[in-house]
Amino acid sequence: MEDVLIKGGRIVTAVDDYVADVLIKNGQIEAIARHIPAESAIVHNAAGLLIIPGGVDVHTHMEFPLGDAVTCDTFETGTRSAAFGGTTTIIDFALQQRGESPKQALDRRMAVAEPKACVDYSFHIILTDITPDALAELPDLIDRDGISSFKMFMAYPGVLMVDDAGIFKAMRKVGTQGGMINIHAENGSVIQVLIEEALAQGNTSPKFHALTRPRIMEAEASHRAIRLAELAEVPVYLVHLSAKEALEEVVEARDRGISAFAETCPHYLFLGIEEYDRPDFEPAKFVMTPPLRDHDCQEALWRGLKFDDLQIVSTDHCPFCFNENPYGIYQSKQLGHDNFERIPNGAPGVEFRLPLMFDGGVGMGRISLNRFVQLTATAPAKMFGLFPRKGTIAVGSDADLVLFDPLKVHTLSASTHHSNADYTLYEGRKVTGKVEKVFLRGNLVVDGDTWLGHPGNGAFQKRSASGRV
Ligand code: DUC
Ligand code: ZN
Ligand code: ZN
Repeated sequence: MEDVLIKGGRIVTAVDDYVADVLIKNGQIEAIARHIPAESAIVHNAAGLLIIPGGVDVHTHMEFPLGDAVTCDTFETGTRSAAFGGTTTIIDFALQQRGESPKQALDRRMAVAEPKACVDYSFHIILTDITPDALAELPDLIDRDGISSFKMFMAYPGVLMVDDAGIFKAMRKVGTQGGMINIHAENGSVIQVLIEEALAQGNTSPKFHALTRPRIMEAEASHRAIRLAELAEVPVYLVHLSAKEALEEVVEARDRGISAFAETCPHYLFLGIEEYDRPDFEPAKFVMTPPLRDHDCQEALWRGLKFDDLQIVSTDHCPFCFNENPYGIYQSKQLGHDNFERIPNGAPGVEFRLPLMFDGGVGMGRISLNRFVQLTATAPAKMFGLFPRKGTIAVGSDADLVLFDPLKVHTLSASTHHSNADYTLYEGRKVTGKVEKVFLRGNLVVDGDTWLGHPGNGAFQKRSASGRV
């Protein structure tokens, strides 16, 4: 592999901001200095551009089964989409089916991802069947396989939900081993009552997805998850936090010194409940869980990001097409045309996290440039045991780098994105700040609109402890 020299860019990390050259050797950062002679290296001129660490998105679902449905991005298309958006590492999910062991779930998922992944990747294991044998496997998964985070659902009774006893047992098992528990925090049993009532009254349209998942049921489950984790002495990480009241639970716990962490997602920051008033079946595009909330939540989330009550912005990229064709009904929102409960929950987003957070966060003065890098790369890498290999620009780190034009205006659209999804939540939104070039371990994989990467070039990342930040 030839050396690569990136000249004269403005290097921005979670703490730094200066102009320098970066020399890449064998996929890692070899040197950073004011002036590095080109010698035999391939040179990229980065004058006027930011050089930021490749994004780390710790919440994606590529070719993922969710109820009856399957997400419409494969590991190939989804990770290519990630790369075009400046994300060079994802943490996706391996779902333990009932009767299966967590290790089997991981092996099955690795076999799917390995030949296709275009960026680096790891998995959280979703635990659904908390048997003594499953629990016994967890320490080895952490120590030997480098999987230090396990997700459980407090929602979706009868499908994915684990009861409090199961959650507590898993928490106790991983806490002393460097593991962390990720929780989907919503009170699934109560939500099920509301769903059944709505359907019995003939309320089948997508808006009722939002109306049957109240904010305080997210807060209730968040509180419960944090208290269970406190007793089990394990760090806990709430995924896709959306409600102000849930954030208040995190703040309360963190003020008491509890290791409670949370992520939010761009759609909760930029979109509100009014999307469910769109005509016809259009609101189905916005059916994700938790649903979009009122605007007071958006303000609270931005405040949380600013003051580190929220530590990470991930996408929960969980794409389904709006139309039935070309991928069929099971990869389409049309599955729930006559019943909101059957609409596959999720939306595409992996490609737009950086431009949205730069434009709406840094550009609007809500967060600093350093905080932007911290939320999208450094904090996720640290939280999930990938730092300092990933998430920063430093000698010895992987040369996962994004050359980002802070002044370029472009329009987000499904007609130009690289996901298989046939829509985006942000169609027509003009943003300032664009990913120009992306390097994955020193290899140029995105050059403007040109794709230079290859399926299978993404590498599985063994991780160290999670939640010890
Ligand atoms: N939760 C997720 O984290 N992703 C997709 C659907 C869901 O409910
Ligand atoms: Zn979830
Ligand atoms: Zn998800």
